[in-house]
Amino acid sequence: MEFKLNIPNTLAIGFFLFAFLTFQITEAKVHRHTLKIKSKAYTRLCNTKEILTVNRELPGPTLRAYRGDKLIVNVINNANYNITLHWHGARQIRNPWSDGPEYVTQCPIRPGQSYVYRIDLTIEEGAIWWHAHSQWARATVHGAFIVYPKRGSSYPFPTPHREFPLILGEWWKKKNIMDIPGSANKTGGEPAISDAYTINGQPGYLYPCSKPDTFTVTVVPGRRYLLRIINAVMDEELFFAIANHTLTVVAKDGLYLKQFNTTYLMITPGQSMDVLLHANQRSDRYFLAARAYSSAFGAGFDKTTTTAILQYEGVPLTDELNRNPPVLPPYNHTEATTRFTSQFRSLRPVNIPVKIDTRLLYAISVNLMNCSDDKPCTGPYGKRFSSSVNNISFVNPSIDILRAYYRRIGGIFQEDFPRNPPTEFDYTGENLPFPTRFGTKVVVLDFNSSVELVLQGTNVLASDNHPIHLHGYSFFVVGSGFGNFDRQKDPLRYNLVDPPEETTVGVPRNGWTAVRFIANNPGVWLLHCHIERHATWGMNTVFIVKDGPTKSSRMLKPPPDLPSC
Ligand SMILES: *[C@@H]1O[C@H](CO)[C@@H](O)[C@H](O)[C@H]1NC(C)=O
Ligand SMILES: *[C@@H]1O[C@H](CO)[C@@H](O)[C@H](O)[C@H]1NC(C)=O
Ligand SMILES: *[C@@H]1O[C@H](CO)[C@@H](O)[C@H](O)[C@H]1NC(C)=O
Ligand SMILES: *[C@@H]1O[C@H](CO)[C@@H](O)[C@H](O)[C@H]1NC(C)=O
Ligand SMILES: *[C@@H]1O[C@H](CO)[C@@H](O)[C@H](O)[C@H]1NC(C)=O
Ligand SMILES: *[C@@H]1O[C@H](CO)[C@@H](O)[C@H](O)[C@H]1NC(C)=O
Ligand SMILES: *[C@@H]1O[C@H](CO)[C@@H](O)[C@H](O)[C@H]1NC(C)=O
Ligand SMILES: *[C@@H]1O[C@H](CO)[C@@H](O)[C@H](O)[C@H]1NC(C)=O
Ligand SMILES: [Cu+2]
Repeated sequence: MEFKLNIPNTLAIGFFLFAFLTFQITEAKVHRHTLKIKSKAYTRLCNTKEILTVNRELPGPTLRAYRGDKLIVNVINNANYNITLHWHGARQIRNPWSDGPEYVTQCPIRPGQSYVYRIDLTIEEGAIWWHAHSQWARATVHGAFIVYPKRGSSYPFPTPHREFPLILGEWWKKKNIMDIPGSANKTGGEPAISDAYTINGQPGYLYPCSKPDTFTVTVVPGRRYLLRIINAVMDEELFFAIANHTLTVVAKDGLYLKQFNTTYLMITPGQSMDVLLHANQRSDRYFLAARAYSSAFGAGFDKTTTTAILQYEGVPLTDELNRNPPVLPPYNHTEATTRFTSQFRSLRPVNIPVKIDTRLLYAISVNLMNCSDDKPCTGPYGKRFSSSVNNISFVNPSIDILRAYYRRIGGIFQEDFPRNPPTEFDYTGENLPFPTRFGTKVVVLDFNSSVELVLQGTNVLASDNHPIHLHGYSFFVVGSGFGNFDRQKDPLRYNLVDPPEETTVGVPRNGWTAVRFIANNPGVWLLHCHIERHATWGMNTVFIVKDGPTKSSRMLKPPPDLPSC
């Protein structure tokens, strides 16, 4: 909002104004929301079926707040499935009770029950998002979460004319999404591949029965727009572009980047990006489009393209859209991915941990387990899929780890998660697939320890780009490369000046990524692959960060309405 003041320059009014503005700037607002989970029938791709929705919307409602605000969200489960919600990109300082992953920080909210989540925003600014963190519910239970600059301050770029959330989603024409992981577990094979991707819930022009509902962004020639792009897809990283337009990336995961121009994005599940669009092309209608970046050799994936329309105001709404979608890199173009992600740099000076006291190396793989001889599975070689971090495939415990830790209930998890791969091997070489061990194991970190975590991709079954998300923190991505991480040489090439701060990082196919963070947020925090099939197979692990020495560095108490198992 713009306003002009024209007042006599008296001391009294000046003081009044000063006090008023100071009050405006420092006041953190509390926003209250109610989110109701319910089944609803939706028609897409010429077929009607029931899906889980939030407040009967797909995508769910957009939450909006200013930096530093608080949100109190009452989640009412009127569906027939267990539900939890996660506030993806919000740090939840000292408050893991509101973080959401089922059996990690809470028991699920059962049908007919409710739970109040509390989110205290701190350094988050830009687009983050929220989604279900129970079974496969997040396919349709998700929405944007936009954090504006603190009241009285502005964006680090000229204020855009308008903003649009663009939520990239995934659609299965006939399958009940909630049945997918169970069916896959029965056969041991791949979970069902989707039939479409969507932009704000709509597949778009290139799919049957979808033209009239295609999502449209209307722009005024010459104006600038802020796109809040969120990848809520379950199983694929995506390339995204707008025909004939250059995009300016300004933030990722709710943290500002140094601006850069690009003709396409590569956005992984879990990531959010703030992107400026200048409507500076000939007045016309253009396609926005997204399709897969799928680097795993031999893995099946949805090869379709979702589109939306960028409509310049005043251009007639014609139906025949005899234009081509924007040029997107080929599906397997790892080079295009690297070219894009290597441009991420923090905008503001950053305080990167330099003295490291805790070094961790986590190898991430997709694995194969034996099935019985008389009943082979439908995965490769008659085996069943599994996946792991340091050769441990995560198993959900019977009650949440947070409660077990807080109340000292034994037998729920073990503290011996390996800090290095139990067997060293040529991670990115030719490897025969091997099995893993199942377990609920954690690494316990001392409060304030300075952690370097190297995520090492492997070529065990098929190497792939894995988007790894850490709850409760953001981390600095100090280095990344192909091949095996070299403890001597690679750190010499780290960026310790302006590395990007992120919450979900794509670990390159057949490569590694090094991240650093200070373990100053006590709690129980999940680290996992945001490709849902990999997480379902076990590519998850947990950090427990101990309390600090002072009252303000200890975990909060559990809320009275915490669901029980
Ligand atoms: C998957 O199937 C196995 C049997 O092959 C069973 O032990 C396990 O509990 C199942 N997991 C889930 C999450 O249903
Ligand atoms: C968009 O770009 C294509 C390819 O460069 C070009 O042929 C076309 O004329 C452009 N469209 C408009 C409306 O400028
Ligand atoms: C991006 O492109 C615009 C228009 O060509 C230019 O004005 C701007 O300086 C570029 N920004 C960067 C960060 O390169
Ligand atoms: C990508 O796929 C094409 C077509 O299948 C293949 O020719 C090419 O070698 C692949 N490129 C990479 C980098 O894997
Ligand atoms: C898995 O099956 C293979 C081939 O049948 C067999 O050689 C191997 O011993 C089995 N491994 C385990 C752990 O049972
Ligand atoms: C992983 O664990 C399984 C099961 O214990 C074992 O057979 C396999 O050799 C291990 N692989 C590595 C690389 O540690
Ligand atoms: C954590 O470390 C920081 C930086 O070294 C220090 O300023 C702070 O006092 C420490 N906090 C506690 C509670 O020890
Ligand atoms: C829902 O959660 C409760 C509590 O953990 C559990 O006992 C029950 O099996 C879950 N139901 C389903 C369908 O997963
Ligand atoms: Cu993965």
